[in-house]
Amino acid sequence: MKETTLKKIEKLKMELQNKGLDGVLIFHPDNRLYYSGFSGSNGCLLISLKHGEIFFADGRYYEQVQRESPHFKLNRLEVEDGKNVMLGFIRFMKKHNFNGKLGYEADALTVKQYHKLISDLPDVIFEPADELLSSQRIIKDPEEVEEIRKAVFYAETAFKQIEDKIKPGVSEREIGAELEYLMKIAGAKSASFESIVASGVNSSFPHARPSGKIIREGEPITVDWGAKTDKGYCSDMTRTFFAGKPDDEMLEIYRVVFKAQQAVLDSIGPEMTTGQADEIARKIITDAGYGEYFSHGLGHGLGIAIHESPTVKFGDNTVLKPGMVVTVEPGIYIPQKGGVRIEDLVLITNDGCEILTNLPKIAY
Ligand SMILES: [Mn+2]
Repeated sequence: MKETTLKKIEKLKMELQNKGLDGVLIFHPDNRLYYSGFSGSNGCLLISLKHGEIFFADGRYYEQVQRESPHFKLNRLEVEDGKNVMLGFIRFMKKHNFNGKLGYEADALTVKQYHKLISDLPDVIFEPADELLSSQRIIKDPEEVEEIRKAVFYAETAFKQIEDKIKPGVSEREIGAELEYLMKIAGAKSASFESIVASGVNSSFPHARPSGKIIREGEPITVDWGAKTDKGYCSDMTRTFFAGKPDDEMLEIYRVVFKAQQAVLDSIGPEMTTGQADEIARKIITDAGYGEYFSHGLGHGLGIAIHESPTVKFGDNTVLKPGMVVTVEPGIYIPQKGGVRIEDLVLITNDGCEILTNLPKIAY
């Protein structure tokens, strides 16, 4: 991953220059992983036009930084700093009389950390760089797409092994636990998020947690799961099934969601805005009379984070570009009754999309 990581840093530096920034301070674990390849849990990065790439680490991670992030210069904390890597960063900035403009992640720093920064470094102008950083991650390079494919493979391999188990008499939690275990056995580092297994009335909560509830005859079961690779890339997909014969209304809802999702998969592509993609599904669901029950956006970007740019939602003007990877996941959720969601992962290509998830969907 080394060469592509260097390219990412070069691209970031060009953008820093365009925005009149002298560097950026990175604390967020996802951004840290993206630029450094570091898989540990503490440390911050300075990527600056003048001083290059510096990794501020505490003593638990010196060797790991040297091994995983050889393109960064390791800056070791003083013993009295404990694990507070920000102290190392502040010391470095003072030593070099850094007085330029520095980007920081408003989304990742605590209020306390931010106050410490601005009071200890009064000569530095701090500017939020969250959008700059997330826009850098929005287009996936071929290596990242390969990682996402691997994550899909782990998730689907696991699912195929438990598919037959999703039936009356089994608890949601049992299915969730087995899915996560089997994804690891298939090669995943972990699940990319806590799997959702929601049956019966629980399926009307779009983000239900698996409970001890036992699946009963005729109920809808929504399973939303994904895997994470060793390099940190995610997959995400959802299928809704029926345990036996569903009632007519749930069947009708399933067919509407299925049709809405298929319509998006058939037409999503470059130059379409994410709002237009959402509108394709929303129109079908609204025309069927269920508009108010499609209570979330159509989808989201995915990469190192399970949710990242672009957000695919109603009214959004972000233009889809080749190399973006987004989910397509319309749903209808009827309170006290149940819900249906179907989700696939797509790579936007030059002439449309490639669907990265392969598990068949049942056309009830
Ligand atoms: Mn999703």
